[in-house]
Amino acid sequence: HAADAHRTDLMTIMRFVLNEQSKHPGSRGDFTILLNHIVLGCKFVCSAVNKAGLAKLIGLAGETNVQGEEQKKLDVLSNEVFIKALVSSGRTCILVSEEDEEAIFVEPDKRGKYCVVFDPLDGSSNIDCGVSIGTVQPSLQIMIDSIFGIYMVKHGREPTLDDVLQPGKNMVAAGYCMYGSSCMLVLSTGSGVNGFTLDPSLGEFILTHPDIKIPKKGKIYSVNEGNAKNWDAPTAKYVEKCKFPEDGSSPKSLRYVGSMVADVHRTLLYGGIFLYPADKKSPNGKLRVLYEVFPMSFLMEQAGGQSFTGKQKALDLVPEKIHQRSPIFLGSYDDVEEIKALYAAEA
Ligand code: P6P
Repeated sequence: HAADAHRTDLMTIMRFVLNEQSKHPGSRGDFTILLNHIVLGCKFVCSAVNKAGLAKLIGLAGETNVQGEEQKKLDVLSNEVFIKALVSSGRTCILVSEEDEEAIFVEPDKRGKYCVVFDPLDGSSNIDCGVSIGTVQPSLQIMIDSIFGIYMVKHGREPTLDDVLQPGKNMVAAGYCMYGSSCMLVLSTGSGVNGFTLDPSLGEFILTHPDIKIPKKGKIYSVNEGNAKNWDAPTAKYVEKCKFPEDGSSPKSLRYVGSMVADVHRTLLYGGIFLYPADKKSPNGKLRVLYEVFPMSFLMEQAGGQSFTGKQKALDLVPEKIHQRSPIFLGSYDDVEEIKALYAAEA
């Protein structure tokens, strides 16, 4: 019966979130409604990626397809889908998207108490290369994903940019969704990290990776070695130690997909460290604080890992601009400790 129970006791993401909500008596369910709309956005993008195949959707924005419909690039489409889903939830007041230069202030009659920062399709710059007509190459499938973080508004009055320029430690939830042959959503609402896989026959995200914990130490480092000549001394020294350990232990393996979610997801499950350091070309690194660094750092801490900017805990950073960048070193607790020691020695 236990096996049957497992098969029939489907823990969907909405059941899971409702269980979480029941731990907060008096909660009005606004957060649950918001998450439900984010999940809807993820399902739509997953379907667009799988049904239409990237090649057809990847055409330049402005082209028309055989039906003469205006061709939308997948990232433009994903952005529109998420914005519509978030606004229609009636639970958001400010949206910051990687695709939009300015923050979006929701009109007053549709406003709620949450601010959502998101990259509707991270890694989309990797798609243009090598898309085979009509199908999505497996390697590509793990390279496109959505990332989101959720804040509560700070002030009851008219929302301002200050409501999104909060340190990452104020986030109430964060997650990402990876698109491909299987669609997986990894989420934390502040009490651990859980992974849900979309069952297309049900149209539901089912709990497949409960209570994800990152190994305390890992055997993999993940960085773009092509930037090595521009690294600062602590990063260069750390990567050198990964390749030529001084204590005679075996070298770490290098794994780098070039899509943050794919590299962070592997780090979360297998352990190790992901780094996108500052370098002479980009003194603040490349990754964006609000909708890449903070959500991934939130998840890492919730899974027992940690995240460091080279100067401070990533979640303590107070952003001044909505598209601000930051260096990032995140992953297994012990691995990040090692690079923190090297930066401390340099300071
Ligand atoms: P590089 C993808 O374009 C992205 O924004 C992240 O997903 C990824 O971690 C990073 O850039 C890769 O950058 O410079 O190594 O190609």
